Amino acid sequence: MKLLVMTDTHIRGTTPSRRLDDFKETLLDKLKEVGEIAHNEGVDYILHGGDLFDRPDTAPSVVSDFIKVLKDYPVPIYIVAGNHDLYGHNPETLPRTMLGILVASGIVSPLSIEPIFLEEQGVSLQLTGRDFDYDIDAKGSDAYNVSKDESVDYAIHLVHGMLLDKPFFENGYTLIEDVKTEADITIAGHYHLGFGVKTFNRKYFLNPGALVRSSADIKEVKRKPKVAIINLGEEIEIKLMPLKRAKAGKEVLDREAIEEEKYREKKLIDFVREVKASDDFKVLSMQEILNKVANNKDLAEEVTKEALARLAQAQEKLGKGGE
Ligand SMILES: [Mn+2]
Repeated sequence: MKLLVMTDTHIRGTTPSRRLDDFKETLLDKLKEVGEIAHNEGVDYILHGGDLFDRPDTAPSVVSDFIKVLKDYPVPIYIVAGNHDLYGHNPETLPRTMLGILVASGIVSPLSIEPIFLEEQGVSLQLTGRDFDYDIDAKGSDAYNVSKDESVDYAIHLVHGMLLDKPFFENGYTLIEDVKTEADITIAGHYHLGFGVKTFNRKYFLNPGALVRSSADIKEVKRKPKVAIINLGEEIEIKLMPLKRAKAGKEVLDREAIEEEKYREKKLIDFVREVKASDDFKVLSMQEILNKVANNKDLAEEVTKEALARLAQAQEKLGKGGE
């Protein structure tokens, strides 16, 4: 039995500010390539890890254009809802969303904790899924825990949650090593950079990364969008396949704008840190502090100006709020 995995397609009609191309056309082309890969590899099913749409109320004309591509896929598509597919991150809103319409019309089939049992070429598979919700990565969450039916060869669990191979932020994620599951393969979307294929306690964990690159983070610029092909035979084989028609990151993402923004942000953060670290400044006014730090640190004039402008804005707001 063969499956193709893709995730986080973020279908939208407009182009994100950091993209240099026509995002919609590029994505339509990528999804056509995914269909061709599914055909050429002879897969039996396609799994989508959620965030099919960038927003729950994507324009009908845009949805129509993508339906035309998806309904030409040679095999069924199973999916879980991502946070972007839902209103207020709430799975109960699904029927009112564009993903809900695709589910109702049979273009895609939803997965839940109630297993679906599939069989192809003498291999049986239990398929479960979990939509995004606020508690998915909370401490003690059972979102990634699945029991495997004794009768099946393999179990796959698909989750739109922040599953990571190593700690990244302070909280709000689940580590692979903390997942207690009987599923042979746990597939996650949501974390756009992906972690590829990992194994832990003889279980597989997979996140091929988002099919789209909507931020101009340097890691995104370097990343090539991929799908994964899972082959379930005597053993499990998983390979990652970069999309041939995905362009080089620097062709579609505007690095220059983000570099400038990062530089400004970093300078401002340094600035605030300096202020906080300096006990001498306690009795001075904010303007004086800024000027002193600026002089001491030999900061560019534009950074000082920006800080002063923001300070003025903040004071204006505070002034109004106080009345
Ligand atoms: Mn996403």
